[in-house]
Amino acid sequence: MQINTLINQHKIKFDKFYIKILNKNLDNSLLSKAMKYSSINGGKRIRAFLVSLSSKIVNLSSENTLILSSSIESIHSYSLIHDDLPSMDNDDFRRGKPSNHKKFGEATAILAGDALHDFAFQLISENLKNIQSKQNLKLINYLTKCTGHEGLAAGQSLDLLYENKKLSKNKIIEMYNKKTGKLFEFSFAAPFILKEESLSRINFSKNYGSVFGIIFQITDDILDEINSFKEIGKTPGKDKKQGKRTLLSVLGEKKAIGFCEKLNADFIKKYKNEIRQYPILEQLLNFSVKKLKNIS
Ligand code: GRG
Repeated sequence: MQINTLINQHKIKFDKFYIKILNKNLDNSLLSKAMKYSSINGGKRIRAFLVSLSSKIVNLSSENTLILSSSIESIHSYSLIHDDLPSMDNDDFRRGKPSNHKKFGEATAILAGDALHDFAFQLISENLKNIQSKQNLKLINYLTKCTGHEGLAAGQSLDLLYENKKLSKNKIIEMYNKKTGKLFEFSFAAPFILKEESLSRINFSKNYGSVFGIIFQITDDILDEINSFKEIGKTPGKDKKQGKRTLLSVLGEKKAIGFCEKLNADFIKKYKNEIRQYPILEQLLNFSVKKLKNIS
């Protein structure tokens, strides 16, 4: 089956569960409405898709997979709400609709983001079944590292600091790895951690998520520049206008795509045994790189 079809089929299944668990836990308050507005609104659910692939490899139960995915998509929605705020990237639109602060006001948007972040930790600390407390704590600790001052928040801080600065390729990649790669890394590695896989298998899973995330971010940058509002659901061409430092701005399109091809090829070479066992992983990486080549 085509990767696109698999992603879409998975999204339908995930959304059903996510809506149910949000409705079960949230009420009719303004804060809950703002939280739902930005979490149940048409995201592609790629991070949840990575969780589902990884869970199949290590045999994590379907219930735990969906809880884990809901937690990650809640963190992701939180980061998008805060990313759109006037003090951050200042975008009036997200996923084709007014961004959270445009709809609910800035104060409620900040709180909705905070509460979605906390909801993520609530989900994985009280709903995972048949997982030892020690393992659960390990997972929660790893999530703090991927989201906080070593992960997403750090990457976002660099993204803002780097505006209009002259930067090396390596600095940009470090920023991408924190801003985007870390949540993908967590998405793919979390099932391996829960199932107490070996250190080398955990390292493989972290590496896969992070390589996928970096290529995903480079694609996102290129789409921002060339696509329309209808296609990306947010204001197009903003990176350039805001003086955002992207790999595209530093290397140009051809070299940025070449960078992704090499990252992909090096990963596949390094982990040829694992990749041979799970061909879908190579297909998904190639799918991302092919997408980049089609838009160039
Ligand atoms: C989460 C601790 C924490 C802090 C927030 C604002 C912020 C700090 C981080 C922002 C990070 C950010 C917005 C990175 C961009 C990642 C990215 C490519 C987003 C788009 O993801 P898609 O395409 O979106 O998966 P959909 O809408 O499909 O879900």
